[in-house]
Amino acid sequence: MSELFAGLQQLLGASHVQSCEQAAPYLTDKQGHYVGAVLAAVHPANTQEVAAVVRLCVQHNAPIVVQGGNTGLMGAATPDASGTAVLLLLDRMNRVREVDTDNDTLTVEAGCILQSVQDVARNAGRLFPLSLGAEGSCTLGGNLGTNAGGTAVLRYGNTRELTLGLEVVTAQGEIWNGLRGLRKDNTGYDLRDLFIGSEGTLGIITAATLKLFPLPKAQATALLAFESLGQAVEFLSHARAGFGASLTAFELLTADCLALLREHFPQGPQPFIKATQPWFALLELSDNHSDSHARDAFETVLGEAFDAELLADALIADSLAQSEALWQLRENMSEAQKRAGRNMKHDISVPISRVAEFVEHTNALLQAHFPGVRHYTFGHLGDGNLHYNVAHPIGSTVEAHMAHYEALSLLVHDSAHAHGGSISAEHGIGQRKLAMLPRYKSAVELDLMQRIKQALDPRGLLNPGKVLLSQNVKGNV
Ligand code: 2HG
Ligand code: ZN
Repeated sequence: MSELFAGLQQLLGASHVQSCEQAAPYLTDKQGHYVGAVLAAVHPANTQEVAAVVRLCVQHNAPIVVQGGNTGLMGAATPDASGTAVLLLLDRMNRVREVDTDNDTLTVEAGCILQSVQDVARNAGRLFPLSLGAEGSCTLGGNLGTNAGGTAVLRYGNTRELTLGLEVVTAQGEIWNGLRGLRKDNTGYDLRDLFIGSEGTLGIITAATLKLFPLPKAQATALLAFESLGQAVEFLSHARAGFGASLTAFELLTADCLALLREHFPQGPQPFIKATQPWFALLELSDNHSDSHARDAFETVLGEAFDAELLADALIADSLAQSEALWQLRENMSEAQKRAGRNMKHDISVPISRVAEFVEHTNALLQAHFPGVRHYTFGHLGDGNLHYNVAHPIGSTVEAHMAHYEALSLLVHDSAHAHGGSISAEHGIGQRKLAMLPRYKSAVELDLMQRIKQALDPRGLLNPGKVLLSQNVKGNV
């Protein structure tokens, strides 16, 4: 047994330190792309113990990888295969530290499951709006580390916008208590925003003070059909003007996505089965007045859109159960694709005004270079964030298709970049997109990122091999 392993056992108690073999469930990422190894996996009980673990790792020069619910798609929470890292699991740190309804804030520890944070807020008569498919198993720490987006960003923003304060253990094992519930605090550099989205490479987030919102009095959901993506974008503009801040979500699906959902979830709803329209969007409205107020707004805005030919068809949920069933469709999309076999995921964003142009241009480009590939484009149209996923051509194999990953994703990412977009809108960089980043960031930006990393983690022990290459070489686009 190594000295570090014994030291960790002494610090946390033997039952909270696992060997590499015992830690096996944490060592493969959700997609099955990466398999790592560790010296130990540890489950500290509180922030002081996290800080003590970090100090011990520093003494032994051991890398530290923090993992939440292991639901990420970029391999950010999977250690490398060297077996030298200590994996930090915050599952025992799932306490609610404070609910302050007058200040509309909630302070919770990083190991809380997102759904339980939503429940705590609801039980206090408030809404914590972060919402994503993995909410039953992802943790708040993971959401903060990756600045998670999800389906309510349109109305409430990303995790970053929902966070007022943080508690962080630094790379040196100090504790920074920045759990401030302030909406205004202009006292220098914003350290909070540095740690959010840093994927465990700058510090370890152990707790956060989050913003709460009023619980909506009513919700209205509709699945809308469009003749073109351009029409969906035009409708979105109309819906923003008509619904204002009540417009909570606008999620894109295609006819091919609906067909895939029917195939892999045959028990689920089968809307628009005979529709000829190629594009669909799930729209949700949150209303702070009443059901009838929400219905009236719906009727007015959708009616005007029909008259202006901004909308081809609409299926309005007439019960909570129907609304949940429609949402289930959207939330099952990732799983439906998984069941269909591996595909190439591209989590891109472009300005909403350029979404239709991006899709038309990139679809044509891919068909020219990789004839027959199938497009499953869905996601958060209201945020300009598309999951531009590409599956193998009929008659070809998944393996043959995946062999083209680098060449194909280069075309997609170059196209997103050329349309003023990003190669990772919400899933982060992790190890999956690490080598791609230098191609799309300026030398100045990469250098600033490197200097921040160097300043906060000079020994490079926090989540090495993620987000930043140790030597970034600027590519050319
Ligand atoms: C979603 O919006 C997730 O469903 C996953 O971000 C997207 O599987 C994907 O490509
Ligand atoms: Zn998404």
